[in-house]
Amino acid sequence: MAVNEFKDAVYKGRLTHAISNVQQRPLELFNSHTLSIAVTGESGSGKSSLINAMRGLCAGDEGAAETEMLDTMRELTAYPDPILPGVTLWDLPGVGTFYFPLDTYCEQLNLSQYEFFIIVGSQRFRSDHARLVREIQRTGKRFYFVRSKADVDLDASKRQRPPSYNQKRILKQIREDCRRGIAAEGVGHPQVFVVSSRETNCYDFPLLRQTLQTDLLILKRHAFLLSLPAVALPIVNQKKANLKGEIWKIALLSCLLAAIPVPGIAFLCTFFLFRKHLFQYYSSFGVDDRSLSALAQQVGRPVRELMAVMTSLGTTPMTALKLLSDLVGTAVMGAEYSWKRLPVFGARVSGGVALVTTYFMLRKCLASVADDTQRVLSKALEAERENTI
Ligand SMILES: Nc1nc2c(ncn2[C@@H]2O[C@H](COP(=O)(O)OP(=O)(O)OP(=O)(O)O)[C@@H](O)[C@H]2O)c(=O)[nH]1
Ligand SMILES: [Mg+2]
Repeated sequence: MAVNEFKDAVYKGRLTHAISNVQQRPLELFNSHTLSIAVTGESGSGKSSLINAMRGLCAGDEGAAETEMLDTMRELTAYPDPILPGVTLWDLPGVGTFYFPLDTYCEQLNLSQYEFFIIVGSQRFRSDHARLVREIQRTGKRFYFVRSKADVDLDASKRQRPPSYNQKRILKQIREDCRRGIAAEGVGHPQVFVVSSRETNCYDFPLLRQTLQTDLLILKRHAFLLSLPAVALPIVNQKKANLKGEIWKIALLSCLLAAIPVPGIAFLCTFFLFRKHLFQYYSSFGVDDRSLSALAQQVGRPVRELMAVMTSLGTTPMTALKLLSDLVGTAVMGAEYSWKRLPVFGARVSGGVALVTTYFMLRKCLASVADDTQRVLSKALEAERENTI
């Protein structure tokens, strides 16, 4: 089971293994996964009609989605795709209505819960389409853009300029307009289909169905990869909690060492104790320099891309070590200064400072390394998703 192996590898700090486990999984094994597709777009653009057409139904048929031109669609409805296994088409309310204004649409409908999107637009590419594209891009998800009601455009054009009427050219112009708008949002290869839900054998409708069928396993794999950071989070947290339980022992040892009445020894002991555990955290979570290089190689990216997301304590373990050891060293040396003049009191202060600083700094350090691990893993998974575009 891929998820269990992934969790196990994350817990053991073997991130390269966690990723390779997913990389080596044959595409066919994703067939049993589900895929929830949100059909979204402006109100009245033909979302429900498209879902009906994809399911081979007409408005009014039993089980068909409601297709009224009323601004009352406030409920989301799920429709299983009759042909594609595990695919659910979600009929979402239109964007930009009184109940679902553009600014709050994505949060209100919690768009992040869907794995793939079909944006339906029935007019020229507009700012609310661009906003949806941006929002979907931000979450690393994919989408198709469906320009609906092609029959209406063609009829209008036929009526306006009958002699120069050219169906192919008009469809191409519509497609290009949408592609340009989407490309302006930074999408590399926009998938645009110009369809009419009333004529499912015409225009790009057959291509839309065929493309979805062809892409299905890749989209399911992509959705699986997107779900993995959330799978890893409780595992990383559990590991952090286990290691946290050990910190008081290290702090106690640091306290005892700091209380040895030899000037300078407290700083040295605390420094090496700290250094030892800090490196242990990095290597036990699998984000030490060597593991990061191996992981970067595994996903085919430069190691600096992974290091760039290790923001909490600096980009390398050495930077983090320096920062923290300086702080601890300064505190312990300050305590030693008072100890030289008043040995008994000074030793206690020195030990106390070492205890408190070691305890809190190691906790902070552990939390930072755990956060970095989560970020590094997400970045590596993102790279892996991009590798399969
Ligand atoms: N001519 C034509 N009309 C369409 C097409 N698709 C939808 N319509 C019509 O457009 C109107 C709105 O269609 P719906 O499918 O209800 O649109 P919607 O996006 O689901 O609307 P809301 O849920 O209210 O946002 C209905 O009257 C449909 O019959 C199409 O491809 N061609
Ligand atoms: Mg609808």
